Amino acid sequence: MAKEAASKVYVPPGSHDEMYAFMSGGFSGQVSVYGIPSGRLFKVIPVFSQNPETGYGYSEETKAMLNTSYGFVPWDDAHHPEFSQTNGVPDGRWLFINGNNTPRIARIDLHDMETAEIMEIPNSAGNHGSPFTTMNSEYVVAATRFSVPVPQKDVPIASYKENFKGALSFVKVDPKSGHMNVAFQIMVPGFDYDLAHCGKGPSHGWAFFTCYNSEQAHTLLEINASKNDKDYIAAVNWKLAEKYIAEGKGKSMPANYYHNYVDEKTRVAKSEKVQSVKVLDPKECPGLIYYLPTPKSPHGVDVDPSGEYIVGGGKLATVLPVHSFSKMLKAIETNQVEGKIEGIPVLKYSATLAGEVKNPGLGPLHTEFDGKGYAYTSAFISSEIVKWKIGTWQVVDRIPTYYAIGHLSIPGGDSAKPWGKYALALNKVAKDRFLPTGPNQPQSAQLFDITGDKMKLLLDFPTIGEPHYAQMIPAEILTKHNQQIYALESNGNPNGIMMEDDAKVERKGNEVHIKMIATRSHFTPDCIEGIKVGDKVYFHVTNQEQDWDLPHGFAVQGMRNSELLIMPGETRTIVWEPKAPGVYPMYCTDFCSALHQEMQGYLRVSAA
Ligand code: CUK
Ligand code: CUA
Repeated sequence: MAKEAASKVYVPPGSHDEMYAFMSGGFSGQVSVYGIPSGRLFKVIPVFSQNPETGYGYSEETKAMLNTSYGFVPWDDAHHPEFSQTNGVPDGRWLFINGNNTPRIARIDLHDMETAEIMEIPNSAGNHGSPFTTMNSEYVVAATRFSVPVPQKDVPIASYKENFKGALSFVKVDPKSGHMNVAFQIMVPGFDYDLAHCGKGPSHGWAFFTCYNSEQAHTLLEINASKNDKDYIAAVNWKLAEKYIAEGKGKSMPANYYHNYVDEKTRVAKSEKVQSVKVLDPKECPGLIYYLPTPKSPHGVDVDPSGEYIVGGGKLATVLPVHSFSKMLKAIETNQVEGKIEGIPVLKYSATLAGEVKNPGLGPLHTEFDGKGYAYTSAFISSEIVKWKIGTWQVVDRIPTYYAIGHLSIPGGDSAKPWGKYALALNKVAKDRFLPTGPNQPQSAQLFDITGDKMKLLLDFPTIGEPHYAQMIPAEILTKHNQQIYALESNGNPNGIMMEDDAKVERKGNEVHIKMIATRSHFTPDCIEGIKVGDKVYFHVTNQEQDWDLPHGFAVQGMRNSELLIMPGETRTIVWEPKAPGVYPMYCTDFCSALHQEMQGYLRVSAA
């Protein structure tokens, strides 16, 4: 058994993995990149975090990425990576990831695997139900886990029912540039909107959001938000929403949020303030949104590859309800309604139900698909993956996970065309699976083979952050457009220089700007005098190399922010404020050639 498993995950030295896995970094605010099936870590992509390894969030070119309406926020809680899609298939262009705490959605460019854009989401709190994409990434959607007063105001918490609202956000993605903008929001009753998935095929044009706490409790939710037999899946007709917006039904509401992005020409991050958002009120937009009753505090909502079935993961439920999209349309047509909540029709459970999966494990959360007619559901409390057949709703296999699985992931498993083959369990608890590392054990992933009738455990491997969710994609989709260098001749950084002859030191008042070249194996200039205590020294370092995998590092003794790691053809800037006279060494931190140790210099600082 172990030998067979080993042969399936063994990637011989010098060989490449079959797939990439992008994992959310949870409360590290990052995304990590692994090889599958080996479980080898390739890269950590800082997103909602500062990274002293590369200077992300410290360098002048990247700081603006972390601006928000709350100020500079270099931390977040990232849960759900999601690939951009073309015709419902992950296309390898971008990866979106949510920030929960200071509601944001980031876009990572998969050519260079760097964060390219961060959009703040207004009127939101607990941006958990995001960023799930429509079939052609027309939109990424977002939902508010915590309802809050909209607009924010000082009200008693006990006035929750009157004053608190949820918002479902539709963030438009430009098909060429990937740039996001918050196209519109739908204001909904103050429940807790947890997760989402968009329709595909026949249900393309719809998006589905789970909500719990339909009790609208604001204290002791573990008891008070678990009373109702059923909560809801909210089904939103976003194509109709577009029509309502075109007809002018969207009210422009004042708002204050940031849109940060890397300018394509200069590769310098910019911040823009956005001051309004279009809002739709379901009361004025018939047909826009319906509630599908779903037992009991549903967590995940997942749409099968055909787009017909919508699976709710009721974390406190004993069955897994599967809604039918075509039955839902019929129920709407024939008015199978059991009531209305703030203008939103509640459809009858029996009218939309396709089937219930019996015995889906305790605490079912999330479902993914293999494209061969099977679904795989993670069950948190019973700590297992449960495989069941679409259409018969029969459980056909189950396998334990170690321990307490949250999400699971199958390559393309939430898309229209899953690649299948593997399932990855993202476990909440590692306990005894690895060597002990003090009170805090590593995060834990487990890889399963799902090619046969029976699932097989292949590999345990530790991960960084808390990987809430991951997405996997065949390697060649990304390797064919991997960016190896930035072309020096198209370096548009205003402080970039092409040649050593252009290197210079300029003083503007108490600012000193040093335009510097880094190349194997020296800096130009490398001995700099004339700096004074109280100066603000800007090092604008251009890496002149045009070879793949040849960054140079840059650090000055006692510098209080971080180093720079400058990619070939790139310019990065860091600020140093020397506090005392003296002579300070600077050096390249990345071992770049046989003469790397010679890649150094001195900075002389004199009294003011
Ligand atoms: S997740 Cu965020 S609480 Cu089930 Cu998508 Cu782990
Ligand atoms: Cu450049 Cu070491």
